[in-house]
Amino acid sequence: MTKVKEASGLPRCSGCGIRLQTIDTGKPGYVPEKALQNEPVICQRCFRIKNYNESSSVTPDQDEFLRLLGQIGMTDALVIHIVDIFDFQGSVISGLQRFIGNNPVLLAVNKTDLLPKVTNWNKVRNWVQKQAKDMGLKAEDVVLCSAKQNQGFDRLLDIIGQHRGDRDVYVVGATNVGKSTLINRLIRDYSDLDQELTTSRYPGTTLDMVNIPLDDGKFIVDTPGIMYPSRYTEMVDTQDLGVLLPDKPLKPAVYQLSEGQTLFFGGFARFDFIQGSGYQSFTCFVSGRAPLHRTKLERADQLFADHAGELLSPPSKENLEKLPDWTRHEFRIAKGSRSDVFISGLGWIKVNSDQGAVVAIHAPKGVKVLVRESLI
Ligand SMILES: Nc1nc2c(ncn2[C@@H]2O[C@H](COP(=O)(O)OP(=O)(O)OP(=O)(O)O)[C@@H](O)[C@H]2O)c(=O)[nH]1
Ligand SMILES: [Mg+2]
Repeated sequence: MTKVKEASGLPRCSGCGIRLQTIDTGKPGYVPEKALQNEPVICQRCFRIKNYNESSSVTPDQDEFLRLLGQIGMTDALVIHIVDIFDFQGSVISGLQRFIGNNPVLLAVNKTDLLPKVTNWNKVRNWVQKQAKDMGLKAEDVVLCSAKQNQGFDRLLDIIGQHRGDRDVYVVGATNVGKSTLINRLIRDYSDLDQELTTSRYPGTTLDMVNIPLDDGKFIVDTPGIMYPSRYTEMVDTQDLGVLLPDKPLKPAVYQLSEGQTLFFGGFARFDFIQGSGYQSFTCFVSGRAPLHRTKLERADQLFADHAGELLSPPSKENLEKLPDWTRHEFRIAKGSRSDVFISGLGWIKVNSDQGAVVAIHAPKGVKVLVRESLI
C-alpha cells in the first residue's frame, strides 16, 4: 500500500495500462480502495472483463492512441506490427512508418488458426509478402502465427532475437488483432512473470501502454489498438460482433450461382452476381454464424426492404437501424484473375471461374470493400 501511494499518485492497471483512480466509479481506471492491496492490481473494468466477460464501456480516444504511437518514433525500438489474417486489409496500419520513424518492424500475421484446416502455408506467406509490398509496408521479416493455438511462436521468438539487439519491443496493431493475447502467450510460455494482460473479444480493451520487463532490463510493451471505422467489426453492436467474428477454422461454403442471383449474408451485406459465363461458383469465407440466403437479383431490393432484421438477420431490426445505409460497390473481375471480393470484418468471397465476372457488394456506407488477389 505505501509503495503504491509513493509513486505519483496511483500506479497503472497491469491489465490495460490505464492510470488507476479510487474516486469516480464511472471513469476509466476506477479501482476500489481495498483492491489496491492486490498484487498485481487491476482496474474494476479489467476485473469485470476477466471474470464476467463484460464488454468494454470505454470509448478510447484516437488522437491519444496516435500520440502514443508517435512516441515510439522517438525511442530506439523493435516494432511488432500485428495484423489479423481474417481481416488483413482492414487491420493493417498502412502508414505505420510515419509514426515509428526508422525503427525496424516485424510483421506478425495472427489468427492463422482461423484459416481452413487444409491450407497451403507457403502460399499464404507469399501472399502476405506480396500484399505487404503492394501496400508499401516495410518489414524486416514476416511471421504467420496464432496466439490462441500457439502456432509460429518459436519462429517469432527467433526473429525477435535476431532483430532486437538491446532495444525495447513495442507491439502495435489495430484493435482486436490479438496484441495482448500474443504477449500473454510469451509471458506464460517463455517467462516466470505472473502478470496477465486483459484480453476480450470486444475491440478497445487495452487503454494505455503496458510495460512488461524483459531479462535484460528492457521491456516488451503492449499498446492500445488503433480503431478503424472502416472495419465492420468496429461498427456493429456487441451482440452482432459474436456473429461476425469466427472462433473456429473457416469452413468455405461453395455456391453455384447463375447470372442474376444474389446472396445475402444475414442482414449484414449482399453479393450480386450480375454478369459472367452463365453459371459460376463462388466460395464464401465468412463466419459460420451468418446465415446465407439466396434469391433473384431482381427481387433482392424488395426482399431487403420487407424482411431486413427478420428473415435477413442478424442484425436485428433495432441494430440495423443503428448502422449506416448500404452503398453498392460494383466490380469487374478480369478474365484469368484469381480474385477475392473482400468485406472488412465480414470475410471474403472467392470468384472461382477464370472467365471473369461482374459482381456487386452492398454493405453499410464506410465499410471497406475491395477486390484483392485470392488468399486461398
Ligand atoms: N482465433 C484466434 N483468436 C485470437 C487469436 N489471438 C487473439 N484472439 C482473440 O481476439 C480477440 C482480441 O484479442 P486481444 O488480445 O484482446 O486483442 P488486442 O489486439 O489486444 O485488442 P485491443 O486491446 O482492443 O487493441 C480475443 O477474443 C482473443 O481471444 C488467435 O491467434 N486466434
Ligand atoms: Mg489489447
